Amino acid sequence: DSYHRIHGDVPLNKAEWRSCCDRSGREFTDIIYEKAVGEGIAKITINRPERRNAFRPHTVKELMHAFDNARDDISVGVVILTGKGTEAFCSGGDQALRSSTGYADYDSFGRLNVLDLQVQIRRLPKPVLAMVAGYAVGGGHILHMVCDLTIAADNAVFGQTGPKVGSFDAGYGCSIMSRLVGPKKAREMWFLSRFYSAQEAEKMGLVNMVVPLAKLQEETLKWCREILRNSPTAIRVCKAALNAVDDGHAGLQELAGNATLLFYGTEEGNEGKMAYLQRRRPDFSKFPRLP
Ligand code: S0N
Repeated sequence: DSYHRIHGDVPLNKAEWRSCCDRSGREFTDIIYEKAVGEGIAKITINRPERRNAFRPHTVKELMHAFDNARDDISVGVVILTGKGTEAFCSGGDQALRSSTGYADYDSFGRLNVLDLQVQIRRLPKPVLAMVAGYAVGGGHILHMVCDLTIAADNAVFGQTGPKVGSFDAGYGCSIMSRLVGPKKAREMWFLSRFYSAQEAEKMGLVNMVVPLAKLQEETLKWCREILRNSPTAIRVCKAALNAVDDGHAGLQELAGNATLLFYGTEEGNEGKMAYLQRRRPDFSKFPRLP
């Protein structure tokens, strides 16, 4: 905090947000995508407050575009996922669009593309923070669970609704929840489909911190800025490592990809490439076989 004060940059409690368009320069319809000027923070807001920020397939497509952009933008170090307004972070899949083949909007067939979004958030090599005000329920609850950290307002409400509305997420929705809150509590959350207050969620290990609603963005920005002061590579590798066991071969691949990335930057790695390009035998003799 004192660093920012001394350097006289952005005020601690706010950021200057610049809004971003989709790949073709069109405005997003179901989300708002912004970046904090000069800060390395991207913010993605689900913008369907009249539906308690329920997502339809189109919403998910837009979310995936924004997350893709945040991943590829090397000036971005952390991503905030949130919902428009104070009533809801996200209320899950739009039940009015649920068909016998998934959720259908502009296409004649249904999709469950939120599952791809969950994987995308897990694999994104930058921390994703869920900033939750109001309801995070159903598929919206799973979205906050797959984020790396959750900062909740004191009006936040968490829970699964699937067994009440005839659905379930037997993927991350069950496995990650069990990791977060333990197997017994996860069974309670799914079998009884109760709602839990922010304070209860904090006690269960579902969220990192609960703050008054008015302080939600300020506190989330504080966490983002604190993360941004640290080594991006250390954070990247830690995220992959923290997910590796649960994500199986895909998790190992993500972690191993970081090893390859770092190896490419070494003289030893470069020697192999140069030898190939110069049509000579590589000379690895000078590289130590470290203990
Ligand atoms: C969020 C709740 C508790 C809010 O209650 P509140 O404040 O009393 O507001 P309401 O009057 O109920 O709502 C305001 C308006 O918003 C609409 N609305 C709210 N949520 C949804 C929604 N999910 N879909 C469509 N519309 C929604 C209301 O209808 C209302 O509209 P108007 O004013 O026109 O009447 C409360 O709203 C609530 O309980 N909502 C439903 C929560 C829910 O059951 N969500 C779905 C759970 N399932 C999933 O999310 C599945 C996710 C998924 O894609 C998936 C993934 C993997 C595997 C399977 C699936 C799968 O499909 O199951």
